Amino acid sequence: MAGEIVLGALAPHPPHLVYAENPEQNEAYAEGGWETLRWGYQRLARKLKNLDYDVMVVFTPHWQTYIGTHFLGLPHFKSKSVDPVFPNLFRFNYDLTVDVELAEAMHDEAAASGIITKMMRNPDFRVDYGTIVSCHLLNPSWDKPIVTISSNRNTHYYSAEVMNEQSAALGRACRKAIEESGKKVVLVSSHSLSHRHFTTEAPLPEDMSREHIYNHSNYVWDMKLIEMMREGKMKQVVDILPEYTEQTIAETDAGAFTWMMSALGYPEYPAEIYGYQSVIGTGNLVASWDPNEQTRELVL
Ligand code: 2X7
Ligand code: FE2
Repeated sequence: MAGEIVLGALAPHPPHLVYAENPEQNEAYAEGGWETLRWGYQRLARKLKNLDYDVMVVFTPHWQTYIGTHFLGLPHFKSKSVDPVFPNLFRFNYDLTVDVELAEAMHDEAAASGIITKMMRNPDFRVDYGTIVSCHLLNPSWDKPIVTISSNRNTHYYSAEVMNEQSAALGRACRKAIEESGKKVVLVSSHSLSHRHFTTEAPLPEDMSREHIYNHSNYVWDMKLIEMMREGKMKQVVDILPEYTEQTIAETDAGAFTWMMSALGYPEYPAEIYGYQSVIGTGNLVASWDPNEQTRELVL
């Protein structure tokens, strides 16, 4: 049977969200915080529990590669992930499994289309916190294998326009590999929207009286994008991403969102919106794209 993408999820990865949940894997302790995003995530995680899928494929900005796109390529990774900027919040003991067969299939298909690629086979490789935060919040039981795809830094080496082209090509290759694999796959685009953040932290990081968007311009841009997502205008969103990325220093610079939209064939149906909130000034949206009209919901 042909494989398919059964859902695409926009899953922001501020470590604050895992910190606020107090899972047993994380060493830090919080008194809560960022409930709008965490409750949205919990709702999406319930949808995923009822969805029939084999593997989650996550594209992350925090595994940055400068020569080509890399794929996790060993069946098992176990270590401690520490956020380099927020070690006070995130020291997470992870133990995860990888669908190496699908990773290799996507690697080979991307290579065949002319993209520079590499499999990560180092057993001591530390999986980045972007992967861990998004996957933990979408599937806290970690009972499905994942594949992580790195962010080849085209935006910074060339431009946001080049990144859009390259990650769209990667999305097409991954979709083809998924269809040929026979597997049911959830795609995860792991990042914030607008991404200016404060350079100082409140004495208590989860003090919500201190949390707000960095500036009004970023807020207006984020709201415009969300409006277009509700209207199912995903090709138009991808077309304005270079401008949006530059104006709001958005984390869409990593290419994940364009990759996911390209793989989904630029949906013309409404996104499911689960919640928007700032984290240390950045704009974050939890959303999904459900190709199945029978299960697609108007959430918010
Ligand atoms: O990586 C992040 C992020 N994207 C947003 C906010 C805060 C921390 O880390
Ligand atoms: Fe990030």
